[in-house]
Amino acid sequence: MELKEISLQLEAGRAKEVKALVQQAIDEGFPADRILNEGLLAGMNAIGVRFRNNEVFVPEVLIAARAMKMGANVLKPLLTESGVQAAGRVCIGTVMGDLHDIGKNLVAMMMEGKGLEVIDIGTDVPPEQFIETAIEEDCQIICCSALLTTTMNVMGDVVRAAENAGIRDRVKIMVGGAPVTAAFAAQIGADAYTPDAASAAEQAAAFCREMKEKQAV
Ligand code: B1M
Repeated sequence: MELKEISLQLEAGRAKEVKALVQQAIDEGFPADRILNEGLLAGMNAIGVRFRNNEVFVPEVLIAARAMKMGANVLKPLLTESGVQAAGRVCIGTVMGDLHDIGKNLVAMMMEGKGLEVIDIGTDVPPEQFIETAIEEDCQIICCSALLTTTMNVMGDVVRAAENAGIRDRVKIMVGGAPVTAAFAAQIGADAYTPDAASAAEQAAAFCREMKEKQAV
């Protein structure tokens, strides 16, 4: 099979076919990251371009998003396969005003794959809820996702809320999502920007290691 078949079925919103093709690709020995990037994400990007050009509308995008989720669920055991002991705790959410959750869910999956415990607080999350969860669940890292240029500024509010709550020196704040950049992350005082789910998981694991080493000294 060719991985392009997955992206074409995803674009057409055919969830059952996407699920079956992802399973077929796994059975044929394609690596999980290629199935994700060349199959699922390629399809999602293509629908994004058609959405921007007004060739498809919200219902079609939602149907494609459902197909993406079903495909990603088949891949999940491979993305999270690790057997590593919990290396730290992360709370993750999509910021207030923003309902996009596909990227966040992938980041959460990859972090679990690195042995991190992930507390997913969903979408449309107000800054205070990130802080309350981090305190209550004793998280070392807060991860914020935003897909809209109109909501990415809420990430700055999360940084300020952490400062106001007096926890800024004991939590790392990581940000990401399509409109976010390293320059933006620096501007709002976040600790890290990562462009994709794999690098977010690497960075989170590195932060947890650093924080453990500091505590040990
Ligand atoms: Co929306 N939408 N959408 N949408 N949507 C975009 C983002 C848009 C770029 C489409 C476009 O115009 N081309 C555009 C934003 C424009 C802008 O702000 N400049 C847009 C718009 C305008 C809107 C609405 C306003 C449309 C409307 O109603 N008129 C509306 C807003 C609703 C709201 O949130 N309040 C809306 C709604 C929707 C749907 C509900 C229909 C659906 C979301 C379904 C869902 O998520 N459950 C949807 C979708 C699916 C998209 C596109 C097509 C795809 C997004 C996606 O899932 N990508 C998107 C166009 C596009 O991005 N090509 C678009 C796949 C996903 C895996 O990638 O989320 O970028 P991404 O995640 C990546 C990285 O960014 C990174 O890792 C992930 C994997 O590697 N990452 C992180 C993400 N979060 C991270 C956090 C980290 C680290 C890395 O923390 C450390």
